[in-house]
Amino acid sequence: MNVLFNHLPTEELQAIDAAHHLHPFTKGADLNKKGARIITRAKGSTLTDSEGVEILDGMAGLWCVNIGYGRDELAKVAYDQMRELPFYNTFFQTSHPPVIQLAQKLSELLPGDLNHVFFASGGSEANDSNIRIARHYWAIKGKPTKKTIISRHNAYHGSTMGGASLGGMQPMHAQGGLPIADITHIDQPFWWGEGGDMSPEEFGLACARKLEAEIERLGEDNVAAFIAEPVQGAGAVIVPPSTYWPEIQRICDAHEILLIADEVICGFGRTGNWFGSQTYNIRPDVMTIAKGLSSGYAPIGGSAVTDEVAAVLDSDDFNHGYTYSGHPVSCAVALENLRILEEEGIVDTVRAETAPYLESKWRTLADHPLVGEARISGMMAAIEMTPDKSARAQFANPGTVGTIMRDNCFNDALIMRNVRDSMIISPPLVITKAEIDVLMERVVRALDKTLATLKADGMFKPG
Ligand code: PXG
Repeated sequence: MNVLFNHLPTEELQAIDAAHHLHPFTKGADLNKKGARIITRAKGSTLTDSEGVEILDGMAGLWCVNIGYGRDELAKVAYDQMRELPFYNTFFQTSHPPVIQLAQKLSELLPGDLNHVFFASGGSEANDSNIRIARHYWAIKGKPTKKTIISRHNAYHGSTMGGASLGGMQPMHAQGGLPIADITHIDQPFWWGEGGDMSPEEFGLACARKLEAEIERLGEDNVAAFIAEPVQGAGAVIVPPSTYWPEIQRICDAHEILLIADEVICGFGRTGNWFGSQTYNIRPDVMTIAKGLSSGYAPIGGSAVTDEVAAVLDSDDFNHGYTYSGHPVSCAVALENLRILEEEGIVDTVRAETAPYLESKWRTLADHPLVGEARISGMMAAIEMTPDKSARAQFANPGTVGTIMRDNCFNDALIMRNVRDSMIISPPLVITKAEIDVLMERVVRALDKTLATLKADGMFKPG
């Protein structure tokens, strides 16, 4: 069977999908009625659907296809590795060349002395590992009460029991009795939505100091770690005020807790440096990696830890691991992806050229009557749609306007996601300036169309 040509007509694919496929984060009954959008192939930053329509992918798949679609080199190494050694485990005193090389390559690329990696199949698993790592680390050090992990409201750390518990997504907690024990959440540094009368800088400090207050409330003897994304991604690209990370780092240094940077989205070039920790001057003890590690071509994630954390973990058995920890095919694909990112200078081009270009255009969106704020960090950006800019007001029934805008984008061949009524992008890092121009034209057109609809429906009344 040649998978490339195994296309049934769209309606048939949709009907079979509706009959047998349960989708993530979806109300199946609604989707099954209208039918899923079927994507059949992709190249560079462009997707093609089952009707042959070409769509600009403003989300790099799911924040992951950093090197863009259609790189044959990755297919080739996957093929070669499958023939050579399609699987072997890394349990029971064994290893294999791809996982060895990838661990070494990552130790070169990762900042500071994050020189050791525990592998997983994705970001959620890696964050589950991080819970185990942080608690086990303190237990080995004779401090078994240090178990609680502090996270933030509206954080996203995955969808497993551990990942979703670390995350601060209320609708996820509401299903299945989450969060699990010994995980707490403090406020996020979302100035536009929650900063009130404070300046962004004052608000950044105030949010960071909530970490210190939470450590004091729980008792330092009970706290294992603080986990955070350098820039919250799924929470709607929440770029923290400049004062936030320095203060968080000070607090982590002053207290005996581990700092876990979840770089599943920020890692591998997204913020214009290899890691968000470099962009925001963060010195994590543990870093979660996934997505851009393989540009999504094969599932892989991991927990990178410092020399000190590794030395402690290595001193005892660690009763934890996944069948696919260090899967040889995923490791080979990740290595090839890293080679391309490095040799083609993709991160440098983002930092020096395409991200500044996108930023200069993106910031102008704040002049649109519907846009309250336009924020950006490297190749991830958001706009807040508002009925009243000066009041930083939010629409009633959050998500209604976002959905209208998302559909307008999609109907104009642009994938741009909504979170509530904010719109977010995270395009492939290889997006060109010409494609950025197209993206911007489509965003503005969709904003104009959305505004016209809101005015016609009486939902937009400029004050
Ligand atoms: N941490 C962060 C920061 C993430 O963004 C995960 C962990 C979990 O990774 P896995 O590989 O287990 O999915 C993520 C994933 C969205 C969306 O709609 C975002 C993610 C996943 C699915 C949807 O923005 N991020």
